[in-house]
Amino acid sequence: MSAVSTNGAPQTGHVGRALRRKEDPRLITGRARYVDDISLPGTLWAAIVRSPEAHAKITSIDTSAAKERADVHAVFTGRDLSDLIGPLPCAWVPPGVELNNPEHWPLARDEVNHVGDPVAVVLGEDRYAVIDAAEGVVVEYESLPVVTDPEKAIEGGPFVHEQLGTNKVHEWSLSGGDLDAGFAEAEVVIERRVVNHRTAGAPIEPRGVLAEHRAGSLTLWSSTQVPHFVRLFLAILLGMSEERVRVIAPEVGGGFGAKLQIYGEEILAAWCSRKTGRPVKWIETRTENMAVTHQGRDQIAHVKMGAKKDGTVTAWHVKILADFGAYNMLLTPLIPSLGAFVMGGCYKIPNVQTDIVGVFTNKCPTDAIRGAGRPEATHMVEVTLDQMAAELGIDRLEIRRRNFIPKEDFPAAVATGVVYDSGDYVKTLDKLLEHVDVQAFEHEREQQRANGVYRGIGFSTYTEICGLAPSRITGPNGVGVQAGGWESAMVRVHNTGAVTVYTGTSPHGQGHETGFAQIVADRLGVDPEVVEVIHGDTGTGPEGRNTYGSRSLAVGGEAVARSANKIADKAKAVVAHQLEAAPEDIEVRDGKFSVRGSPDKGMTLAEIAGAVYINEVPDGMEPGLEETTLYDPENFVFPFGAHACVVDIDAETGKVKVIRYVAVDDCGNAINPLLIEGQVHGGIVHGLGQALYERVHYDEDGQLVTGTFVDYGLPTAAELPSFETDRTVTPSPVNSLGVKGVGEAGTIAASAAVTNAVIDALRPLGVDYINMPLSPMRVWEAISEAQKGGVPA
Ligand code: MCN
Repeated sequence: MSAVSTNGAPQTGHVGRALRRKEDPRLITGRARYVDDISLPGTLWAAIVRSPEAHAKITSIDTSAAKERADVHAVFTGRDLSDLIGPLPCAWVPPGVELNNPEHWPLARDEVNHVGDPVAVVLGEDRYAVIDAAEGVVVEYESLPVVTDPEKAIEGGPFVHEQLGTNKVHEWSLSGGDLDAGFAEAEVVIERRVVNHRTAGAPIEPRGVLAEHRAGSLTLWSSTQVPHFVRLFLAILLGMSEERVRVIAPEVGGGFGAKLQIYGEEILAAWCSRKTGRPVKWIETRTENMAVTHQGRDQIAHVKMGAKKDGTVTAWHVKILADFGAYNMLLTPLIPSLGAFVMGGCYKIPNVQTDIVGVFTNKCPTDAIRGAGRPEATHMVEVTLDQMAAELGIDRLEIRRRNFIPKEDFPAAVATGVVYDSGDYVKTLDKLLEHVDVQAFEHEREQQRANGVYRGIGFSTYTEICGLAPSRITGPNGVGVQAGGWESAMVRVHNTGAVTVYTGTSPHGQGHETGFAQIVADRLGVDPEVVEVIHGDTGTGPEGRNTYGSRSLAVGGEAVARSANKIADKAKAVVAHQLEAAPEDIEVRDGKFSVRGSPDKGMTLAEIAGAVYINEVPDGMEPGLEETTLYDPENFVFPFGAHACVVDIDAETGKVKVIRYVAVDDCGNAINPLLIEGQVHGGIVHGLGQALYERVHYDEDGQLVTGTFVDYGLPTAAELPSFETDRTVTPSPVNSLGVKGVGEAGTIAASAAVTNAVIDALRPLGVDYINMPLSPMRVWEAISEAQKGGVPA
């Protein structure tokens, strides 16, 4: 346990300590409760009949064989769900933007638009028998032409939704400064086509739903990141009062953005339970997860950067074609826009413009996957800056330093219209270079060359926008219609002095139970062990806004801190009343609320609770010790960092091996360095995995080629080096904790560091640019092309 706080001061409290996670014992001993561990008497199992076609009209559905089976209770098709109040939601309606948003129902009605589109549901008594029975549902399709290539789709037909007469979803732009003037000023202009391919969230636990409609009320357990949003839309779509709908996200075995969704299966299970009067359970198979759980990225960008000869970037223009797959889901069209706000990265670029076009294809829809738009933006700016450095013959780190927003400028209003709350980019880069000796690297590189291996190093200096909340900014930009972006926390001190925290965020691996307990423990003079953190249940605690956009700590954690502060203030008043002292003289010290200067004179939280619950409180004060906060910050928070990656490439096979990965991140004050390290590790794997291994691939007929973990290259520990991590601490001025998010930071930084390293390694072979995924085949092809003097891939 560390005795030094994150800012070097002596460690007195629990915040800042690398406490092991409170939740881990139950997780690693198999005692945690996931949706599939919950059984209700009389449950019907659901199996979903899905389309094998990427695009087709449904001409008939014959359910008779399935219905005849003794073990089948019911079979429903899209038409049976005609009493749903509306289709699945898309919650981004930006003012002034025309959005093509075709209806998307939990079961397809007339047409299927991607492989796996649901067509019918079979309910029965036995988990496995329903799967057999589903195979007995005969669906006749009339195949329609398929389009999977977004660049072809945007050119014209065939159309995914014929009635629209276009595959274009929308156009959206964000610009600041004067792009033309910026390019006029530039002495060098470079352009690249940057491909950010499609990936899957691939959580360990696939999705699962258990719905029980009973006596007019609905309880739904779902493996979701957003139980409060699921409740809202269940109520809307089923025409129920929210008060009669309870959604519980029990243990969630990873989400990575893929469970930030209102899925058809959630609505379907609830509808089926209401219809049959029985609990209904659906557990996704891995194959379904790969085919129908929303995917992410899938952007092709044409980027153009202008700079002066000294490397000063004068203009940065990005045109993104974003492949949304077959439908808009909850936030689909918003995702590329999230990247646009930080398109200028951590650089002082006066003229920045991002133009986005969304396009439908006959593929699974895309939406948020860890980083959601920001990894793509970072990849573009970081890779292009390296290209610019090469063009100008300037060192890659030097060009970064010349363009960094100086620390004196913070809070810094940037061209994209947002205000970066805090930053010290030189500090993180300098710290990175304490770990990475670039000169020594050059020596190693030569040695490796002598062995026939091409070694390269790549850097990524990033910033991101997170702590997604400020309703006053997100609302007018069309995000969170009917929602708002604050977060809630209720802290309750029980009669015994035990503490329960109800948070509106709901973790799926981040360790909130530990970090939030540390925050409260310090404020109330108790051990984190006696602070229970309750989450993911709309039936307990106040209304919440859940987990995405690395918001839990900066928004939810701040709400927890504020509620705990309110309790501490009340406790101080009670102690002052009991001990005949002034409230200002009461301090929390060594597990007690004691009188300053008289440490023996004090009360423990248990003693204070004893007093408040028998109403021994000052006149006019309510009994009890329970406080709620709904916190809506004034601004986002902008974590940043500097990452370096070293790779070796075998030019004969094109195989890339990551030798070293070093990350220095700055997420402000650390609540728990161990949690941060875990998040950074996981985040890096995500970005590195995309760069080198992971790719969702559809063939021209819209068939998913990467439908299992045999074909989808999820990296394992065997492929990865041991990560080296460090931090700098630049507190955020936005919240009292001084914290910024970290849940996506690693992912946002990593793919650019890896790609830049691969390009660096390949330069002696004549390859000066390459797009992900950096598979052996693609790297080998790029080398072959370059050797032939052709244009690299
Ligand atoms: N933390 C801290 N000090 C800081 C910053 C964060 O101790 N200065 C801790 C927090 O207390 C929290 C964790 O780090 O325990 C992450 O906090 P935060 O950055 O606020 O992010 P969220 O909790 O909101 O998590 C969301 C983010 C996202 S958007 C995805 S996607 C994601 C992720 O985090 N998916 C994950 N991390 C994941 N981790 C796991 N194991 N599984 C996923 O599915």
